[in-house]
Amino acid sequence: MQHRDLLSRLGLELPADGAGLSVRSPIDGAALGVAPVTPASEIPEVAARAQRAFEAWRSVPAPRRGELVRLLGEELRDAKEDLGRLVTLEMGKIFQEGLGEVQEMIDICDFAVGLSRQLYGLTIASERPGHAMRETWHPMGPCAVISAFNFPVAVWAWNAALALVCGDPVIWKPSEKTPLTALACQRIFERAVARFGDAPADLLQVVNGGRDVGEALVASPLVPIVSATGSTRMGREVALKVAERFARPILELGGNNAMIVAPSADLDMAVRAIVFSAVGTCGQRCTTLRRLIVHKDVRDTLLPRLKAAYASVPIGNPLESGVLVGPLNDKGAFDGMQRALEQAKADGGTVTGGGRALADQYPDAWYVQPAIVEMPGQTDIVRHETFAPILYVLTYETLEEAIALQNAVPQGLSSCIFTTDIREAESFLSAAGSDCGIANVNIGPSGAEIGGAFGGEKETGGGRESGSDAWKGYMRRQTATVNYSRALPLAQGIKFEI
Ligand code: UN1
Repeated sequence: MQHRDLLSRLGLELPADGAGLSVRSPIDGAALGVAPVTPASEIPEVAARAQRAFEAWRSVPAPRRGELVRLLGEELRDAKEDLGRLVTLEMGKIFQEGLGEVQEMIDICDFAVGLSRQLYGLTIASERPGHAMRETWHPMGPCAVISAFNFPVAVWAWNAALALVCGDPVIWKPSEKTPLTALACQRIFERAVARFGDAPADLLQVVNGGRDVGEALVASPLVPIVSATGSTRMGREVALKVAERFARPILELGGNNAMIVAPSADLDMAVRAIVFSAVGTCGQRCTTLRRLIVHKDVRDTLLPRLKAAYASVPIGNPLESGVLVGPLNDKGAFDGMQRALEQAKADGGTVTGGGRALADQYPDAWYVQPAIVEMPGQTDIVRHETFAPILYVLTYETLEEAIALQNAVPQGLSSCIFTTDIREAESFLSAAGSDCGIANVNIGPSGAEIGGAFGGEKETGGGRESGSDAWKGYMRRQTATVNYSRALPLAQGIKFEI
């Protein structure tokens, strides 16, 4: 019943049963409530409302749009504890990480507020006398955000905070597994809108539902930007549909992130970084560390220490302090993990851990011992992203070999090297080094700050969200040439006299 109080503090009075998405907590399988769904047939009307909002919002000065996002950041600060707890309850990550996720939302709001006064274009030197050229960034239109269960609110905020200051209304299709946190965000957003005063209606619409709702959104001609986070399989479908109508995709798909541990690495730091990035969020971040590429000279020192750390990592109810690993999201995730471990064994791998945990205490939830799998080579299963805490261990002799292994997977999200040798560090970051969108030195592959552009190459989808100039993905670029002379010279010196 305690969760009822939490939900009502967040403005969610939901039926306990009936039609809709019925949500169960991955912590213990307890029912949390039923979220209303938007039928796919209503998406054209949703998109038309977003278009009407766009027609008003695009003419509001960007710094004023930033004021709405500033208020959203304030409301999120007030709601941080409650929303962080709901993230834990609905998704299953530990409370510290639930709070971290809300902090990530606050951070991107702050970033976007500053950005609202810095949507800078360019002035360009014209080759013609008496001419001025410039490049301006204009609002683009409604932005669809399709988000995944593992970061149920932060990834929405990365997109929404930027889209809103860029002048674009947002239509949010959350994961079917996490509709409640999305509804809570909508309430929080509504409070910011009420304080703002004169915002157009429908700047944010949440559409809960299944695959058909996402498909209708992706197909909508009124939605020029589709930002989707999730599996490569889903992203491929979205990419094709979006390309068909020449809309703009922002895709953040699978990762298969590696760490190279070089002979000069600080192993104390490496162990801590490995444990956080491989078992944190129970291996369910797109940035989770999945492959450890260790130099042969440090392998025998590192592995026993790592196994000892794994053996003592507290697994349990993610709401309890001290617990570091919560449950997997559902039985499907557990089954997928077991299948991957079986395949790894069949490929010659040696598995430590990986079994079900706490089944007596939580028969309707899916806790696991994180797994370390020593592999004879980078087989197909290692090249595949399994969304669970499985760390494959490979060995190398030369840095070239390590970088080649790190790059020889279909995904290209995040990567890192632990080394104190500047030659190795810079080689890893060079054009011939890591092929990922994110490359770190002496930091694990997960836990990026919002100030940098987030995303990756190859099957990760190529999109960039969050910081740096990712905002350009939410605006259209216009090149304007103004002739303030009394002549009409043509570019390239072409003569065309009439
Ligand atoms: C994701 O898993 O989809 O870098 C996002 C990180 C977080 C974001 C992860 N800041 O691990």
